[in-house]
Amino acid sequence: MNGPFRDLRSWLGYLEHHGSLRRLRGPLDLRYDVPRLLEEHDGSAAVVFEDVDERQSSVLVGGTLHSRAQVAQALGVEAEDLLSTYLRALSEPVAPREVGAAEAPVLEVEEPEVRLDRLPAPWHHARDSGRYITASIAIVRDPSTGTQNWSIHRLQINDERRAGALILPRHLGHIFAQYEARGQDLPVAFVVGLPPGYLLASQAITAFGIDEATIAGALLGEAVPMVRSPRYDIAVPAPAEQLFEGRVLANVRGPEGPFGEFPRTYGPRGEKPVVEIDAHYHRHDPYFQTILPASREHLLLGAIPREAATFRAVRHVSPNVRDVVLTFGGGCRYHAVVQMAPRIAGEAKNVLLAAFSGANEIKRVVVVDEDIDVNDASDVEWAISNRVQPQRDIVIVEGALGSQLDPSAASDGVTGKWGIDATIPVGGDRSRYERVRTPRRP
Ligand SMILES: Cc1cc2nc3c(=O)[nH]c(=O)nc-3n(C[C@H](O)[C@H](O)[C@H](O)COP(=O)(O)O)c2cc1C
Ligand SMILES: [Mn+2]
Repeated sequence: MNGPFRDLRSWLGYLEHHGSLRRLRGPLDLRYDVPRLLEEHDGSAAVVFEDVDERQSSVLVGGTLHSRAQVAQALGVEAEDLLSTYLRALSEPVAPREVGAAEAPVLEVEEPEVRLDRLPAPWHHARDSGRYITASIAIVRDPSTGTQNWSIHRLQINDERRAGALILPRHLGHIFAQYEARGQDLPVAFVVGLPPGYLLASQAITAFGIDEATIAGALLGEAVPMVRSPRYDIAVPAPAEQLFEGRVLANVRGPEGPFGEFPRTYGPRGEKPVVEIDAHYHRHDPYFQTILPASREHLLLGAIPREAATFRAVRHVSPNVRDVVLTFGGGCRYHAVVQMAPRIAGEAKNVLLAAFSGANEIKRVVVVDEDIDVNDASDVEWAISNRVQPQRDIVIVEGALGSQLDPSAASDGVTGKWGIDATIPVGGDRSRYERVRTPRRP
């Protein structure tokens, strides 16, 4: 059984076969049991909650990936090829193919009424404002080009049919603004229950107008099957577990948040857009997927596309870059480590500066030599401790745009940024920096 995995079920089957999935039976509280269990298994196993809540027909699942190695397995590639696989998907997209309703598992069952309040959506963190849908991909069509856009947005369940959404100013926000300016609701399809390849594609950092379905196709090695949604005619992934069709309401705002977010801090309560759901379809015996915010799953989904974008940016400056990692300690957003083999004086500093253009949230960049393990925080610290002279190697920039969720930044996200060049100076006496090794027999 090898990847790429083209639906959630086959991916869960793979995880179970490899001892990376735990099944829990019996009722469990969506607020006081489920999130804690997801947290306890974060980094070791996916958790399937067989019958978490008797009002619900869906089987809840969370924690479906927790390492870069697993992401690679989900795509059917070697772990060391993950970055290059993602880069290739960006440069060689694969258009989706359309299938009929009869070939679309997601349309197997239509619910007679929409009941968001009956979904097994957890109350993820203590100060959250309520139960949230966290793993749904919102798919919308741009009216000017007809191209579709995918992105994940947290949804606060307000009642049977309405949810509050956080729509940061990216592609969905841009499309919604066009509808709202005309006083029209924006039709949207939310799909829930997909394997890592689809989720990763939804997180791609691309120019406006790129259909993330084409990146999913490239990551999975074949055109992804898409079916037209019955009510709003939006193409949606046919193998998804669940589909919710609805509208982002024009000129309506309602309270949303606070909500525990990726940096392990809360995003504040505010007046946010409201979504109304009109129809609900699903597979037979559907899974309902949740992503515990700030879990490895959440962080990795953001990390890999940002690592690819940052790698591209630094490659413009130097051909000698080997690897880019966004660390777990920095929420896979704020702290980047770049590995390179500098050949000319100053090259590492230019790479350091270029890395900030990979993603706005990057706040600190450390550049290390090839002998440093970028996935080992202790090894990176070793490089800093042995190879850095602060006055020479630290760069500080004031007043740049970072993350609004960084509590140390201004409320609009304006922050200082810093870089550390932890490479051995080009032309320096390298023997002074040599790492000790125990003797080996010749
Ligand atoms: C689990 C998860 C939850 C997310 N929640 C939100 C959210 O609530 N609001 C938001 O604007 N972006 C959220 N994101 C990030 C966007 O989905 C991501 O930046 C996406 O690439 C944006 O797509 P776009 O470039 O087409 O605008 C989330 C990402 C993940 C992985
Ligand atoms: Mn997009």
